[in-house]
Amino acid sequence: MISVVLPTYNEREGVAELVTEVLAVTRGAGLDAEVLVVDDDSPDGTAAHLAVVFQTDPAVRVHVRRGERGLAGAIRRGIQEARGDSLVVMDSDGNHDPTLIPLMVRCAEDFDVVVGSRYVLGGGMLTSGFRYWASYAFNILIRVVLGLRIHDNLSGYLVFRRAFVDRIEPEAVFYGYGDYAIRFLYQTVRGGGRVLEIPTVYRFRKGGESKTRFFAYFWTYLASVFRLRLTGR
Ligand SMILES: Nc1nc2c(ncn2[C@@H]2O[C@H](COP(=O)(O)OP(=O)(O)OP(=O)(O)O)[C@@H](O)[C@H]2O)c(=O)[nH]1
Ligand SMILES: [Mg+2]
Repeated sequence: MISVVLPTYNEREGVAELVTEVLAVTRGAGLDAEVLVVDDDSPDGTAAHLAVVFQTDPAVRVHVRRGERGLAGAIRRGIQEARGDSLVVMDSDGNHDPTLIPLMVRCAEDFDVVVGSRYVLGGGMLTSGFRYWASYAFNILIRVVLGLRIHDNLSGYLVFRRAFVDRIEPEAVFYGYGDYAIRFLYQTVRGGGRVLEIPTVYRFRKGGESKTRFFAYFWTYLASVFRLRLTGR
């Protein structure tokens, strides 16, 4: 079974459409899949909306965290609650294209972590030229500072096996925002894990608003990279 973990915060507008797409793609590929939404008690009613739309489908589970906020913490909770032996982590707003899931899951049989990557041939980003080049430049910095040869450490579209993630110390990785992915990939490579990048093109979000405050997060991400370099975690 595979578990698709979708962290949500105020994604009511587009998330039901994405969940429907994920179910269609995985069922079409003959995969037994559950969708596990981890919502941080979104004020827009994301969780209640999903509970109504998918009330007759046991493959969709909605987990609400109360009094807690944060992308990486939500993903950590999703991994804990997931029942599958393969795990897919992706954005819940439609940026990540779910049609890649069957291929990524297949590749995760031979690799420890499979990354949906914007920066390998065939990958890209429809949404923002600025964000595309800013993330590209930040990935070069990661390469220089940490010696990681992965082209997209910031995509957050990741597939791995339960048995693999259980070897990683969660409190050393799953905190903060998208910088958790840098720590996850760094620990993977440092532990001898094998990473495969598969090209993906970011699509437009299906509705709602961006939670990424780019300039604020830039400093957090930068601090995370140097902390990893200096302390290894
Ligand atoms: N549970 C939870 N999910 C979050 C939180 N912050 C962001 N997310 C989710 O993380 C994903 C990425 O956030 P986005 O706002 O889409 O960030 P982004 O993709 O950089 O920005 P856009 O390009 O505008 O989509 C989305 O699925 C959000 O719903 C949070 O505090 N808690
Ligand atoms: Mg997004």
